[in-house]
Amino acid sequence: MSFETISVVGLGYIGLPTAAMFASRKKQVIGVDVNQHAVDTINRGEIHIVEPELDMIVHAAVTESYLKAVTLPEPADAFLIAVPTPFKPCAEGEIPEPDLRYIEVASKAIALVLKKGDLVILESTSPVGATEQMAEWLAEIRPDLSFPQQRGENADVNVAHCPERVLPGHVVRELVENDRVIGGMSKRCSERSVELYKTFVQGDCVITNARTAEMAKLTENSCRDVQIAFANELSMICDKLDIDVWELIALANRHPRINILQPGPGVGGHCIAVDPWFIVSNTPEEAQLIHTARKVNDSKPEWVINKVKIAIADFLQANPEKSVKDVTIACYGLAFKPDIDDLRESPALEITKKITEMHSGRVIGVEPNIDKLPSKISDVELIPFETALLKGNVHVMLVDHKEFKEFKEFELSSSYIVDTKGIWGCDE
Ligand code: SAJ
Repeated sequence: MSFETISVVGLGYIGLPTAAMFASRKKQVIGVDVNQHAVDTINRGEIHIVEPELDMIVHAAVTESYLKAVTLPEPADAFLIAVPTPFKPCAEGEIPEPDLRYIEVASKAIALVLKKGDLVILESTSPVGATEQMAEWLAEIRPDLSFPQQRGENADVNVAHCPERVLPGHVVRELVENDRVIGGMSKRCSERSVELYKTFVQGDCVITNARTAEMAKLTENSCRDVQIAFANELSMICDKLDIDVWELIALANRHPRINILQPGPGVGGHCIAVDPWFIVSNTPEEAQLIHTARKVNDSKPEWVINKVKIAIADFLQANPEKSVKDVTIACYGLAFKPDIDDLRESPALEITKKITEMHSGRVIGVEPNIDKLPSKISDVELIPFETALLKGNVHVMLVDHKEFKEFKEFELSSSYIVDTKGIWGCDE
């Protein structure tokens, strides 16, 4: 049975582009989101998130009536759930537990409109076992239908996990080109999911089971987290040993089997800094390395702040007529990574906020990708790059945006620079 109507639940950074890709292949797509603002924006043919090329695709899909957004699920042949999976709040030092509340709400909502022959796919990054849990929630609400945990290949409704793996900023291209891991709860569940994704995916659709698919996604992001932690740890070691970490990494990477990533102010975003915890909370005894990597990356912002304190002290020592209140600190970059406007879970933002709290003088911030600062750091003055270079006494390079990298005439005294990205030719 082919899929004529496809419903995507959760119209965020993954759900909306996915919905738009199906619609661009002339499928009828019903997007579902609890956020009325998002629904209204999409129905006007506009988008509420920043992602290159997406606005044109959504505009065309809505204008040609292939895509509509609603707040309550409607019947469809396939449902893709792409809602957030954050972790539950916990005390400092405790291992965060995944919060499946949004998956529960979404699956219970679509359960009401399910019919025999439907396919339900969980795309949200999930701890191992979440897809089976979702199938239980569906079965609870719909005892009149059978699910794979009850009837295997003969189930009325098929269920699979297919994690999203696209890179923010390149979502449209990666949705089409990346390989997909398809973890069905039965062989038939997997085969039907492959048929669905082949609507627009040009990469390979590789079949496995649901638990392995869940773990594959967590493994990818944990691997990157561990590799970044290695680079961040090196940067702290090199600082102590008076070695330029950027030169060191460039040299080591000349070895044919070495590829060290780049240190930075810490790891941001809502994926790499979150997903490893799903493994650690599930298997705390075994996940020693993954746990340590999280702690190393999470400790980096505090280390950067200490370097800023040292730079302030050095500046005051060289300028004894000045007091702390006279020192202006300029922070360059607030996003969680280069050349995007996304400030969510950004270590650069966290560092800037903490500097504002600890420093009695002026703190100025430069972020070329946004016009207005979020209210939580409204104390920071957002100013143009060139002005910050002139006004700042201590310069804190936090994100290697292209505007900063292209700047070749940086002639300030290197004594008062904390460069977490190594682009202004000085050590951290
Ligand atoms: N970072 C470094 N040094 C590096 C590379 C990255 O400090 O050498 C930092 C970045 O500045 C940023 C953080 O790591 O703060 C994460 O950035 P990222 O570009 O590594 O990854 P994300 O979070 O934008 O997207 C990741 C991707 N996963 C992998 O590359 C394994 C993407 O493919 C996933 O789809 C996405 O997570 C997700 O949604 O899970």
